[in-house]
Amino acid sequence: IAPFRWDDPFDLESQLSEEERMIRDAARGFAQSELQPRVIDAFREETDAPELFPLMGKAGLLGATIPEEFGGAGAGYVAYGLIAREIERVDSGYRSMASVQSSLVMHPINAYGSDEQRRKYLPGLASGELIGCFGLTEPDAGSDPSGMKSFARKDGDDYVISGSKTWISNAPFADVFVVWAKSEEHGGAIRGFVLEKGMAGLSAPKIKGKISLRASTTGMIVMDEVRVPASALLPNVEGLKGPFGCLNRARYGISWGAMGAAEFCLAAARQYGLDRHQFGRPLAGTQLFQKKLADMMSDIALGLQASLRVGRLIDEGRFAPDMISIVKRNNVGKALDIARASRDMHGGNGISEEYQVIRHAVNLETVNTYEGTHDVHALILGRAITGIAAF
Ligand code: TGC
Ligand code: FAD
Repeated sequence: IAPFRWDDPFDLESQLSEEERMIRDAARGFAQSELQPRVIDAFREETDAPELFPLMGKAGLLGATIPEEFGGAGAGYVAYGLIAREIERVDSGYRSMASVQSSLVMHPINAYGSDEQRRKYLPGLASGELIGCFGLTEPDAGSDPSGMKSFARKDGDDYVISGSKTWISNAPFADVFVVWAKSEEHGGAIRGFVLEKGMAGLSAPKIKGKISLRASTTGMIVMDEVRVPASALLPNVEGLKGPFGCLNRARYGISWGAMGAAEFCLAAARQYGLDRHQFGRPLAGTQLFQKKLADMMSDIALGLQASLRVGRLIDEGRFAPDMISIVKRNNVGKALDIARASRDMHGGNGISEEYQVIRHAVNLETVNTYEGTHDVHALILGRAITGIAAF
């Protein structure tokens, strides 16, 4: 009979390669030494932290799957997921900063960009000297991005882009803006453009007063007749499959990340239950407390195995986007339940910033909404099961 570990029930450790474990350990070291000490203040103060990007770049956490020739690590998607898990063990907002950079900015430039675009942007994005953002959502087009109004008209050799994007992670301090707009030249098809900070007509005001994901900066992108050269167009993709191809990667990473947040909440609840005595015994010695811990551990163990499986399939080139909907929806939903339970199990202390579980709970409210809401992923899966789109 093998030993059983509550913090690794299915022996995930032995399913990872040596390289994956090294990347995971480096990510954990960075997250615990650089991110954990600042997160409580950063969340309270709603601090902008662009200086974290070069630190993350130096630690190898940006663009892990991007080829080494462009500054990435040339690693696989399991390694990418393990990085997300370690960062989100500290805070979903920090994971957001990194996953936007890697999956939503570096991936489209690598997958859909010209060689010139790759050489121009990817090394700086990998090192964190450049910060990227991804503009898909608009005030009137969230779950249904096909309803976007942003528009690119052709004027000589240039494109002139107008429109507004909202709820855009990293936008207020971004250098590189991957934005999606309907292109006149392409019959109104959705195309990707790479814009740069400082272009005339481009601004990115911060959205203040979030009660969730406060350590991550969110803004709008306002494009008022922004003139860009033809070389700003991402040449190799047309239609919604462009942004969705990026979302597949980010959603998959989130499925790991949410488990990291959940693992923090389980460990915190367990320790609290062992330390805190009521009615003459530790809280952890009560049946209700143990049932909650058992549910948490089970959902985390199953969620991690599912993400590992999907990651292996991505690396083998055998994934379907619907698989990613299963793990994004399930793991984030379970993580949110776990964080709320952990908050409850901490009693009054559970609402204090010091114990950190309420921060995870309120962060996971955002994670449950962005990258396709919990219900939109149910509808994607409903369509896969029935063949009927019920959006
Ligand atoms: P639909 O008709 O289903 O598809 C249109 C075209 O796209 C293709 N496609 C995909 N391709 C690759 N991967 C996927 N996952 C794909 N899903 C669809 C599809 O094959 C088709 O291609 P073609 O060649 O036939 O044109 O599109 P629809 O308009 O009916 O879509 C419905 C729905 C619900 C699936 C979709 O709109 C959706 O996923 N909505 C959610 C929107 C969303 O996730 N937004 C995220 C914004 S970014 C963000 O939140 C970042 S937060 C980051 C952070 O801080 O961490
Ligand atoms: P809506 O689409 O209006 O949905 C509202 C509610 O209606 C939800 O419960 C939804 O599930 C439900 N609903 C919608 N359609 C249906 C339907 N057909 N049937 C049943 N129910 C339905 N976007 C980016 O492009 N880039 C970013 O970097 C980015 N970062 C973000 C950061 C934060 C902090 C947040 C909060 C959001 C971010 N987003 C980003 C936007 C995010 O992707 C959207 O908020 C999300 O896709 C949902 O869109 P919405 O907010 O317009 O909600």
